[in-house]
Amino acid sequence: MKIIIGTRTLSSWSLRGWLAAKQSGLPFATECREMDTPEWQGGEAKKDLPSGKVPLLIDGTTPIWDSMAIILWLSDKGGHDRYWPREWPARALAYAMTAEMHSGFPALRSACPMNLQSAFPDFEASDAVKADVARIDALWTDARERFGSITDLPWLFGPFSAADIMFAPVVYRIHHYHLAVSPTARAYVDAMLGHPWMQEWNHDAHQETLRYDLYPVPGGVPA
Ligand SMILES: N[C@@H](CCC(=O)N[C@@H](CS)C(=O)NCC(=O)O)C(=O)O
Repeated sequence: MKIIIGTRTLSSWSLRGWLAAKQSGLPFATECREMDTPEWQGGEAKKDLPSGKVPLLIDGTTPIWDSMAIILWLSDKGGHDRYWPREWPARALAYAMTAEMHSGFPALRSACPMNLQSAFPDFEASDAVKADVARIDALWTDARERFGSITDLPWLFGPFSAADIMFAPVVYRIHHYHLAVSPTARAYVDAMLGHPWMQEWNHDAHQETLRYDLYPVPGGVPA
């Protein structure tokens, strides 16, 4: 298997796809397509991507694009239990919140683009961003209180799961944009920041050289 990702510093969807590949336990190669290049911006570097977007998983000769489809494919191949809680009530919440993250929270996503090399200590969240963060906080708190905290693991449902994968870039957004969250959500953010795969991704992101300010947000300082 090979996963094609975008610039690690910037590509939140790539982070999800890559974490999903890690979670499979299956061997895979990673190919990074830098997004702040004339080849990407001009379309040349996207020609072989079915949706024109990253991430793209290629399993043998089969392409699977879109982070959600990659999670579904890999949970079929690598084992459903690796991605989803076994108990029905937990599974229902995990499916719903993973799907809600995949399709929602446009205010947070557009106002706070993931940028692992920048922090925004003076960022002022709009009411729409605050509402998105409050909803995410409520989802995390519900998962942690009902399911995660009855284990000794810090993830949403106990064992690391697809829900953690789908929310991983939000963890970076909350951290880098200094967004206010509840103590339960902050503890989850801190646990995720310390996850070895998040640290590996973040380390590799910091090796990247950015040429253009693709998603400019004022007030950034080096992170
Ligand atoms: N729904 C897709 C979204 C993928 C996406 O939007 N990827 C961005 C990078 S994070 C992309 O490739 N955008 C195309 C571009 O930059 O031209 C998924 O879940 O994978």
